[in-house]
Amino acid sequence: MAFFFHLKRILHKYFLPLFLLLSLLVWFTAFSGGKLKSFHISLAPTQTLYKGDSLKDELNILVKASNRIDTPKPKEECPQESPLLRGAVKLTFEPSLTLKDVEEENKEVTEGQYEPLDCTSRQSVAILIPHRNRERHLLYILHHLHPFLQRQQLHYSIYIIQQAGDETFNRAKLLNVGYLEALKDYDWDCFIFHDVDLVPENDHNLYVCDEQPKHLVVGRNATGYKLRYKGYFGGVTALTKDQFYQVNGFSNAYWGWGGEDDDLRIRVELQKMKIVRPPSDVARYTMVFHNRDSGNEINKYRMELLRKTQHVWRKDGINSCSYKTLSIQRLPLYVNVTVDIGKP
Ligand code: UD2
Ligand code: MN
Repeated sequence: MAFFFHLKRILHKYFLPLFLLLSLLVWFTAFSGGKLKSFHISLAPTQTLYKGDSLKDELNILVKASNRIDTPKPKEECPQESPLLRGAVKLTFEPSLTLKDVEEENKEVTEGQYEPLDCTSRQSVAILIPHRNRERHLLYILHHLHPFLQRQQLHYSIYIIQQAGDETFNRAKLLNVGYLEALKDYDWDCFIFHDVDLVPENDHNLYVCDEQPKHLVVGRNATGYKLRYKGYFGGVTALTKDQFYQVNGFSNAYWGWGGEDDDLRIRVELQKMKIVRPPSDVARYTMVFHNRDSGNEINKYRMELLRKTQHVWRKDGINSCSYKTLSIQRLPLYVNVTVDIGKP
């Protein structure tokens, strides 16, 4: 009886501290085990923890692993002159060429866009091509331009701006649309306004922008590779985002063939900018043969419009370009913007 009495007293006296000690032990084992487990899950499979590694070691390994994932080695700027340039090349225009072939040749291009893998391009360039019913020319320009731009180590994208319907063609307005739409995708440094039928013959003709607006076509096959006239600004031009903005882009008022390129030159000159050109042995193009398209007849008002440019350029341009985007298709080799630009 006395034994039980003593036991009861001891239990009574030590029950609380004993209970607390046991709970603490259970809690500690459960907590530390759980935490370590969750660290192990997120560790890379190659990381092994040895017995005795402390929590601090584990954290260090984790930090090192995440650094490897988040911060790849920074790429250097691409060299001033790309080592991939080839100079003058003989161009071919195979009648049997298909879009599938061109896609096969350009596997590194995604949705019209490309970026060099091993260096950071000096400029990001949007190539804008106005288009309607020139499918064959489109195929040839894609075939030649993609490798050409890649040899120049550019970050670029090709936009084809399709005029919907059969109203009179308006090259300049389509190019304004291209500028506005491309800027919704990316903050491009430089814009190349490019005819679909002009293929550059020499990759030293760099598709980048300069301090001043640049005209890239000094000569082409059909005109004996001579500048057509002083002030000629047609075919392919390169303006920075800001230069184009400063001149309020192209006029929207030139429906049909001619005048819109001279209008842009007047805008550039009104801003006291000076047109620059690459050397004539480099700025050479082959124009794929074509007749005048139906729906792009000579614009008989073009001289009249050119006389008004200096008075109207402020309110006729990208700030007044109204259009309805019908579709934007991100195809493997280009972004296809189909647009209703209205009629004259
Ligand atoms: C010259 C200029 C061009 C432009 C034009 C007058 C050169 C090398 N080019 O080209 O830049 O100033 O005169 O507007 O000097 N297009 C179509 N479908 C059509 C009609 C035109 O896609 O139905 C596009 C296509 O991109 C074509 C461009 O508009 O290359 C210019 O039209 P063009 O080639 O008929 O005019 P062209 O060669 O006289
Ligand atoms: Mn042409």
